[in-house]
This record gives sequence, structure tokens and C-alpha cells, in this order.
Amino acid sequence: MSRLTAKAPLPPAIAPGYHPEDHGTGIVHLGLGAFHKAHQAAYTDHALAASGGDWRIIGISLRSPDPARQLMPQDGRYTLIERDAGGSRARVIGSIARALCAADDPGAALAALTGPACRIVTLTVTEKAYGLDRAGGGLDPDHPAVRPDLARPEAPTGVLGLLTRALALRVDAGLPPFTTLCCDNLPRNGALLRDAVLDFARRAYPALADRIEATAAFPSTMVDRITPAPTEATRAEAARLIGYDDHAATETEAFHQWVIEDDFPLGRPDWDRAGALFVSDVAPYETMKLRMLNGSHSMLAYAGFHAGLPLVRDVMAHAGLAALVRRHMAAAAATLPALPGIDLSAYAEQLRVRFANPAIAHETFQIAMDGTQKLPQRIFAPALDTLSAGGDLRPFAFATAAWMRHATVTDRDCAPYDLRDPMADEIAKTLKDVGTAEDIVRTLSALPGFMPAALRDAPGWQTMISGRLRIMLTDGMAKAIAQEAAT
Ligand code: CS2
Repeated sequence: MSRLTAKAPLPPAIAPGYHPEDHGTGIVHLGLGAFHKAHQAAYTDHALAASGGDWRIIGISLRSPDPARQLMPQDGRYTLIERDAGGSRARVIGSIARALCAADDPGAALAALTGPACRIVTLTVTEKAYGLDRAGGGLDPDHPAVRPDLARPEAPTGVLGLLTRALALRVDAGLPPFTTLCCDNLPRNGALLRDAVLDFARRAYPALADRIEATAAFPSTMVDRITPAPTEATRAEAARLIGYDDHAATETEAFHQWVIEDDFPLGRPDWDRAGALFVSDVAPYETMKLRMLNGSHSMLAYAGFHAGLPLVRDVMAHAGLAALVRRHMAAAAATLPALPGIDLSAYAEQLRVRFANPAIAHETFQIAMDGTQKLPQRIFAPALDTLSAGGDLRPFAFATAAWMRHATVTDRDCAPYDLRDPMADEIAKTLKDVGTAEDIVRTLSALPGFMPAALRDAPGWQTMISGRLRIMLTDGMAKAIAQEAAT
């Protein structure tokens, strides 16, 4: 079977609805993974078909050479497969013009970011990659992606170092700064990234920092599309659906959502033609998604993985855990202000249908990754609001206990696994001489920058967690779920 390329004849229903090579580039994306291919690149593809423009994407992976190796022999083309109970639909996406790996070619990455064509930089690099100081604001100067770049700002390898160097070089050369659009699941993601970039600029480029601050835009955004890691089955299905071998095939659900703060001084693609919603304040949408979708995702990932449920859809078929998912969504919804046009119980119901999608194999272990980076906005922030309102903290205590059980890395009720978390070494060290559930809760709650003090020290909170953790550690997760669901 021949390989998918720009020259491969495709039926119109599958081919991009425009001639990709007629359009120049306008976007540089950092973090060229499956999520970008299923989300921003797909929206851009639609927007190019609907209203054109020089908005194709230069996709950059920070470390892995694989995305460029897969995409470049295919002229950037790849198949996006949408899967649900009704079947699979394939479309070839043409919005990626070029792909490269920053670690292999740092000069090319910087050249893409400083080129006059670059008007927008989008990012999906995961929460942990930025090197943010989440508790104090700005950057964390000791973060492994930040420290070397502060020492040698002229040869950046981390996200903040690259972005800030590119902005500084542009401003210095009289080029307008690009608009930076952080698409990771962080609260107030634009503002967080702006503070960190400006912090980096003040340390590394003090003479240019004020000009960057005055001219660079960092809109916030909420992105949503459930996208499992692609497998050999994804590639096989793409071959069946399009008739070509595609090494970059990506699968996703049919649902997609994008809410964007409309602040693009140098223009933007007509992403609204693809369904994006432009608003003046993204925060209520972001909070809703982080607390209801991502919060219940994290809870079910830890509980599911340790109850022998490898996929999210298995969790939704488990009566006890599905009831806890429902309870968690309701508890998260109770912390949210009313949003005009949004019915939170309908949103919760739609989330449950999406989680149960029989055609998507989304691994609980994949979602369980990086808990220390996710729990603050997904679990602790709504728990704090619930505490102030005098509400029921049990759903959040259960989710926290399930993460702590995962962090102990004991494999009595599951296969051996690694804790994939940037704080894994620190966690292993602090738990070394700790035995009881109470001690584990006290130790993990005190991890630096993790749990807000007002929650950590709230009367009864740690006891609520340790009671649940004790059952998880002694009787197993299945028993803990049954008991929790019965309360
Ligand atoms: C998930 C998200 O892996 C995770 O932590 O909660 O990636 C989730 O699938 C997406 O945010 C959905 O848009």
C-alpha cells in the first residue's frame, strides 16, 4: 500500500476542502502530539477550507523526533478518524505545512518563531513542561526546563526560554510579537503563561521586557476533545478508510469544543467557521471543564486503574464507579456560577455519554499521569470553594485518596506500574519511612506547592482522606468504591 502524501488522489469527502500548498504558514505550534492533530490543526483545516488565508501550521515537538519523521514524508498530511457508536469517519487534514523537532534542530525552531510569517504560537506541551510557579505566580527558576535556559538564554531548549527568546528577538528587530495561545488544561492559561514569560524576560532580557509586556497578547482558551494515544489499530483503520498507509494517523471522538478569548492583534484564522466560540472571558468555561470533565476524569482514572478497569468506558460500565462519577460531577457543578446558555446537568450527562463512548479506548493509566500538576485545578480548587460554602467535601476527599493510593506505587491490587509524575522521586523519598494512612496523607498534603494551606489545614479534611485511603490500601480499591458508592 502506498504512503499518504500530497499527491495521493483522494475522494472529495476525505480530501482537504482546499489546496493546502496554496496557503502560507501563519501559526507555529509547540507540542506536536495527538491532541494538537485532533483539535487545533483540525479547526485550522476547517477554517482554511471555509475562508482561506495564510494560516498553515509549522508543528514543533520539543523532544521527540517521531512526529516530524511521521509527517514530513507525508507532506504534513494525516488522517483524522472520528469514532463513536455509529462508526468511524476519516478525513485527511492538510493544515500542517512542516514538522520539526526542536531538540534535533533548535535553530530551525527559533527561525520558525522569529520568522515574519509567524503571527500566532499555539501550545499543547502538558502542564508540567512550562516550569510555572503555580503557588507564587511567574516562573519556577529551579524547574529543569527553566534553569538551564536562564543560565544560557541564547540557546533555549525549554518552552519559556524558546518563547521569550523569540519574542525578545522579534521586538528587538522591530517585528510585531506573535499572539501566544496556551492550549493546556490550566486555569487562566493565557494569564499564567504571560506572567511566566514576562518573569523570564525581566531576568534574561531586562531591556526588552517592557516592550514585550506592552505589545504581546496571551489570550486564554478552553480546549476539549477526548483523544487517546494512537495505536497500531489506528493506523490499520486509517489504511482501511483512506486506502493509503498513514504513519501519523490520529483517532478522536466526534465531539469537539473550543472557547477562545478574542485578542489576536495580528489576526487569526476563522476558527469560528469550524465551531469555535469567541468570548471576552473564557474563565467560566475553563473552570467548568477543568472541574467537571477533568476533575471527574482524574478521580475515575485513579479509582478505575486500581479497580482493574483499564479504560474509561469500562469505568462507565461499572455501576459503583459510574455512580461516583455522577456524584463527582454534581459536586463540581455546585461550585460553578451560572453560565448563560449552559445547563450544567445537561453538560454532565453529555460528559457521561462521551466517557462511555464504546469506540474510544481511553486508558485510565494515561489520564493518571502527572497528578501533582493536575489535582490543584481539578480537585483542590473546587474543594476549597465547597469548603467556603459549607458543602460536602467527600467527593473531593475520595478523589484525593485515590490519587494518594496511586502515589504509593504499591501493586497489591493491580499490575506493577511506574508513577509517571514530575514529582515521582520526591514522592518516593518522602513516603519511604511512612506507614499509616494518616502519615501518608500528612506527608503528601505537604508536598511543596501542591495542596493549598487553607484546604490542607481545614478541620476534618485530612481525616476524611485517610479513612478512605486506609480502605483502599488494606481492602483494595474495589471495596473502597463499593463503600463510597453506598454512602
Ligand atoms: C485528561 C484530558 O489526560 C487527562 O488528564 O483529563 O487529557 C482530557 O481527555 C482532555 O482535557 C479532554 O479535552
